[in-house]
Amino acid sequence: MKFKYILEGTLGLAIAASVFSCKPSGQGAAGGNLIAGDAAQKVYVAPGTHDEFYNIVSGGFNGQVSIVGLPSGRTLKIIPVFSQNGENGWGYSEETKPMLNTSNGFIPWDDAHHPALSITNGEHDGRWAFINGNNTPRIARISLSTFKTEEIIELPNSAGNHSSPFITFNTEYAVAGTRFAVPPDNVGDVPIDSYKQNFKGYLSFVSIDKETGKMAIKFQLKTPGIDYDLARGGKGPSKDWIFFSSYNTEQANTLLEVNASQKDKDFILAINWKKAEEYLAAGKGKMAPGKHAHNYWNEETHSATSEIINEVMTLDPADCPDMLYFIPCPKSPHGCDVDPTGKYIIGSGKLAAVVPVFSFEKLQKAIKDKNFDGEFEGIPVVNYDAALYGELQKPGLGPLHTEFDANGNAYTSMFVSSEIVKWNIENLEVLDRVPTYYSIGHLSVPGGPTTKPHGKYVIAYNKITKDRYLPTGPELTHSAQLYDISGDKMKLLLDFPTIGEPHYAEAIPAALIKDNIKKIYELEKNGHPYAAKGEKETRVERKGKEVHVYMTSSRSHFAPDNIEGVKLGDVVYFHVTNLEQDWDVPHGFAIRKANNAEILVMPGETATLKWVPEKVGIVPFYCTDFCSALHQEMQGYIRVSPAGSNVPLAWHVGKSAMTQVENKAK
Ligand code: K7E
Ligand code: CUA
Repeated sequence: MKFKYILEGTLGLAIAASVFSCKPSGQGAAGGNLIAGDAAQKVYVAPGTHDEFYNIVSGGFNGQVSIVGLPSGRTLKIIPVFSQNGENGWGYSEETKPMLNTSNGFIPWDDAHHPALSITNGEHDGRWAFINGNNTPRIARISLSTFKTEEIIELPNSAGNHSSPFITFNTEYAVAGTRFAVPPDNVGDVPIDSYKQNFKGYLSFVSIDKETGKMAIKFQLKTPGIDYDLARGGKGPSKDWIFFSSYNTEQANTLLEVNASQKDKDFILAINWKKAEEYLAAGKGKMAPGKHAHNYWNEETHSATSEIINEVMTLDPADCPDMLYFIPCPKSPHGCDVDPTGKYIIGSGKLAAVVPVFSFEKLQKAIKDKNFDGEFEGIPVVNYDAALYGELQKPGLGPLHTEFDANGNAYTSMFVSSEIVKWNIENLEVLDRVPTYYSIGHLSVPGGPTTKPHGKYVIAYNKITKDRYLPTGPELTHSAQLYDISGDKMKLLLDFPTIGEPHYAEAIPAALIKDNIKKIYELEKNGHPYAAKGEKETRVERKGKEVHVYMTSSRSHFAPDNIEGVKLGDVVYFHVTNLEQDWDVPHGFAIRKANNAEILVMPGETATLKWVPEKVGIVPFYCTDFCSALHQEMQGYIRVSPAGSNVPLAWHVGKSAMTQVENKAK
């Protein structure tokens, strides 16, 4: 019955929403009320000039991150994270393969949803971006100096790493909750309907080193088996806390679309993580099984290492009172967002007819007064009204996510009524609404999740584009829309396509990043074990069946570029060091019919392509990146002789032909 009521309520609101989304007079076909010329001017970045913001956009099920300039919407780069990327050999080169290692071996794909930028005192500091791997629970850290994935850590006892990664006030932690409640990793064969006994919701607290950014799982919290969806760190008064939305507090294990929508309210879990640290220091934690990979990129050796760790520190709330509280939140909340002051926590119930705003101060008072409505699996449930600041009435349909500007306003995405609703947090009044095309998921205000929003724009990340772009077969592009929020009314400025399904994105002023960009790797500092730091160091060495080519590249030749003495049955490793010391002069390396991608080697870096010759003959290789006027001349040959042949190992470049024998004699 309740479900029916919701559907009816939904229908009523849908009609209201369609009235709202009727175009008022003067509204152009673009759906904004700017005339096209004004909008064009606001997003026009003249040739040769730069965008004002870097937008760090999740690639969704392509597993990557894209870098987009705002306001132009121009894509600047794809950063490979969880998925192999042939463009630059990520996950194909010997050095990068360990980055995709897991406790289950090499996994070359993931589904990424939420970039999170590092913050200091709640403000963007331009150091790192973090992002979740949803399917094989992982968190990656990307350097905003090299725009490269530097680290990936796996999360044990988790499944569906969705409420992840969310950052605490000074980037002490990236937190990650499990979307699917599951039995802990060491619990094997149990019936699915033993959900209530065996399934748990683990929340991971991944510490981040202040200097290096290095991650480690500091501890996991073992909480009841419900689905954690999203999270946000507290700020200001709430900075020691973090808040997770949850659904399926019904603990259903089948047909969740009905069975997980039974209760009027699910929960926001409020966690005092400082308290958790105190319990850890007091020895309340226990080591528990939790096999996970920790992959780390070393910029000196230009190589990754992967370490398998077998245990995690675990805190059981049963041993740690006053650390966790559930706050009832209407109808399967998705987003759980904390405003810039840290005073308000906003839950977005996908099926709710209101948007509840909780007061951190009232929450603290309710906790102090023990104003609880019982408990859920041992965790106190705070009385809804005791923690509630107020409800935003008739916000729209299907609220998902909320972001903020610097003027006390919130912007909530409405999936079902396909709009952004701007409202005032203090007086809970709807101020404006604009349609999105179509079915918005996340939205993002530059700096929206920080204490100091940069404002200016809100960007809608839509789930459906229908007729907005040229059609491209059965699947249409994913897309975002940029709205001006500098005035009272939001104004649509631009549609721009995205790579993969973006889910979330965070934009940051270019000024916080662009002067710290790494331009080259200094050759003298290259600590790769197979580096050749000049042509004099180039050589070919045989170790049994392995042939190691210490190769260099420079404009416009490889050294060596003629190699003989390789035999069928050998495994050849081309270790290519790019000798260039100028910005933006990578050289590529590819060899005919290699069942591998190219490698793309940055100035001063060494990268390795593994190649197993399969036929006797002459095989050409070449540089894949048009690096100079004589790029087409940047090529060479390797001779493959039959197994057992006695062609001596030899290598040449220009006149300086040299064999292993000659080299030894020298
Ligand atoms: Cu709303 Cu995965 Cu953040 Cu998509 S999630 S929209
Ligand atoms: Cu080097 Cu083209």
